[in-house]
Amino acid sequence: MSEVVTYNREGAIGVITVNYPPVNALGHAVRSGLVAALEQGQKDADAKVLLLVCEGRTFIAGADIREFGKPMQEPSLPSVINQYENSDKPVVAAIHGTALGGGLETALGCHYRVALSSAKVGLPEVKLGLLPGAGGTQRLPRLAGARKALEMITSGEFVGAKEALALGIVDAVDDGSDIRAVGLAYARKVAEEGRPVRRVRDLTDKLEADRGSDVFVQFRAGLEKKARGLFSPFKCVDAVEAAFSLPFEEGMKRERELFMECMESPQRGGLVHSFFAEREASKVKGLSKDTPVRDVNSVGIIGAGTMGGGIAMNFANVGIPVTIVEVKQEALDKGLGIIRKNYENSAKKGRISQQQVEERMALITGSLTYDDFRDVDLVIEAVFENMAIKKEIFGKLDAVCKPGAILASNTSTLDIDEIASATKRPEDVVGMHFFSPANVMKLLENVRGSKTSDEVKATVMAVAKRIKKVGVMVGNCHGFVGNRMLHKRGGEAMSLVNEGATPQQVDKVLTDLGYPMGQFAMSDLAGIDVGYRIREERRNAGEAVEPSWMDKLAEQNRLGQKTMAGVYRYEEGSRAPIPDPEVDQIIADFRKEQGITPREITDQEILERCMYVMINEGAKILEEGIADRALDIDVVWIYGYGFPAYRGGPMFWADQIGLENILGTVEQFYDDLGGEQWKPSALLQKLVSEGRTFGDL
Ligand code: T1G
Repeated sequence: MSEVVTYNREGAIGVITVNYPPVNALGHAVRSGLVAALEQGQKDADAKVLLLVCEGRTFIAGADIREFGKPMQEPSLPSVINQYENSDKPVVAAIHGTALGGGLETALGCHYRVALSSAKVGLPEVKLGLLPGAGGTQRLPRLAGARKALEMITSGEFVGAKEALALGIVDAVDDGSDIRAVGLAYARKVAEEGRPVRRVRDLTDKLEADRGSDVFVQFRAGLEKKARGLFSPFKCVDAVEAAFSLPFEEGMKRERELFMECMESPQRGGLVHSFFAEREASKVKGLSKDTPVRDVNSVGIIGAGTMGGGIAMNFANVGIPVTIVEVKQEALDKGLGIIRKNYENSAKKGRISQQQVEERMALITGSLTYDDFRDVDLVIEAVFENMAIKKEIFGKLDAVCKPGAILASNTSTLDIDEIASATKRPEDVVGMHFFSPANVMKLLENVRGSKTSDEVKATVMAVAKRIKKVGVMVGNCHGFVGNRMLHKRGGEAMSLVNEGATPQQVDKVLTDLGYPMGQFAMSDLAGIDVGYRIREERRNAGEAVEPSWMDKLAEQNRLGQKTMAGVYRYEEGSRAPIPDPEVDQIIADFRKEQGITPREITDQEILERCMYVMINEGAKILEEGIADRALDIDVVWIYGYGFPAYRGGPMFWADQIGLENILGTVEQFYDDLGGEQWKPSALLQKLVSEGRTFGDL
């Protein structure tokens, strides 16, 4: 008998129980255990109805992703599910937690499904670069119809039990909490009512209703925009369409063919890496699981500007009261007004109710005095980037905040240790770097100072999870991980334009790679004046700062989207960047001034210079221990800077290209272009000499 799947009988019900923590994934042991238990149930003459139920926190959450790419061991999941469907005794699936992917497909292979009202179901394979490969694309449309099946399968989003009942995906929903008891009660009802086996494969009314519909054309058109660059969403549509054009068995064959195409696509590797990297990043190296975490039940924020307001919303969204302190009432009113507007926009879009708008606004209090921070558990400073001002603020916080309060800075570049030196409790000081818009962007780059305590590190990582952010812990250096690498990419992008490329050529290479936005369109969004002010401050401090054609833009008040003109120009009501010949002229004049003769630059050179400079810097960041693992860097770039998850992140992408190729090109650029940014990383050289990858670290 299998360790992970057991069979026992309770009265007339044969109970098949899966117990394979953490999420009862359909690894080989579970698949073979399911078959053995089914056979036992078939042979058990006293068992009239069979019940499939899971121990632990959830029903089966899918195939075992860790087995992907490894040789497939029999029985395959489709054959397991076919055996359940072909059972001549009714099989009931009892769902709690999340029935996902192969887990939902297994339940769809059973004859009846009952779920707790707290349960969710979904086919999220598309998020892993795949499609449901065990009958989901053939059985789900037979229950839910074409449109809903396409929505669920191309988005990968979960649906709640009540909606699943309305769609016919489950047959009953129960408000109870004991899934075994709920399952047994439902199975007994099936037995008492003598209900027959009911195979989803045989259901055709939903197929008839949608056969020949143009819903497939509509979905493909919609995906052109929504799933730009992605492979598997389009295969999902092909597979579901097969359910409406082919008999069941042939539809299953077509699904398998399309599934294998996705399995072989490099995007699957990138998305599976992103899945696990996101989860691994939450486990900070050297921080044991039992490091105490402090309570965070109240938060203070300094600054009601764009960042402060967005950060406050994250905490109010999960029910944590926030006090925002500003210097002037006017600034406070403006900040609170923008928060309310953002919430009301979400209510207009139906994402939250008006009551939730009021509940969340009620959790956010404005103030003009630091005294209101004396009892808070965590304070986050979100004022503009000036060290002197930040140190003054932390000195004040040190004086007013209670012992044990965590003092955090949302700085995106400045030295956490220097900020902490303004307090007598540097062990309680940490960086919490949110990304704009802070209530939307998933990444929270937590920055440890040299004195930050383990407890504070563990607490801010727990806070990240609680406010539904993807938290990463990185070390303290200028620009931390994300901005430090972005700065290098920005430098190469500027040089490429100085040497002859156009801003739109550079941006197209980056958007073709899969970024949502190019380097220069991003500068226009952030504001050309931001970089200009920093360069001017450095020049006024006597630093030698290279001249830049961007300075000319700022001096002509071309500040980007906010002035409808920057590197690109913008039309009223649109954020689409339009190339502007005036800028081409500014760049041409700048080159003349600098004595630069422009040259033809290929897209490949742009790609290599913009991406390999980042990878070389990423390797230096790993060398210095600013990032503990290459996957931390990948997660920062995927969730903070829009690097396409289907490429797995810049370091994973580098491993796919081959570090030998990367190093060869970096060394060539070092010879040709010079500059610290192209000095090959020692770690990169070491890995190449040892034939290893970033993934091996
Ligand atoms: N396989 C292996 N490990 C898994 C797993 C899976 N399917 N799902 C989760 N884990 C691990 C995860 O790595 C973590 O491990 C722990 O479980 C807890 O996860 C043929 C081919 C279920 C909603 O895509 O969405 O079926 O870090 O931290 O926030 O059609 O995990 O503790 O060592 O995420 O409570 C389709 C993926 C597979 C679901 C729980 N299924 N999982 O979220 O915990 S493809 C999925 C999730 C498929 C068939 C195809 C979430 C969750 P560790 P967690 P959580």
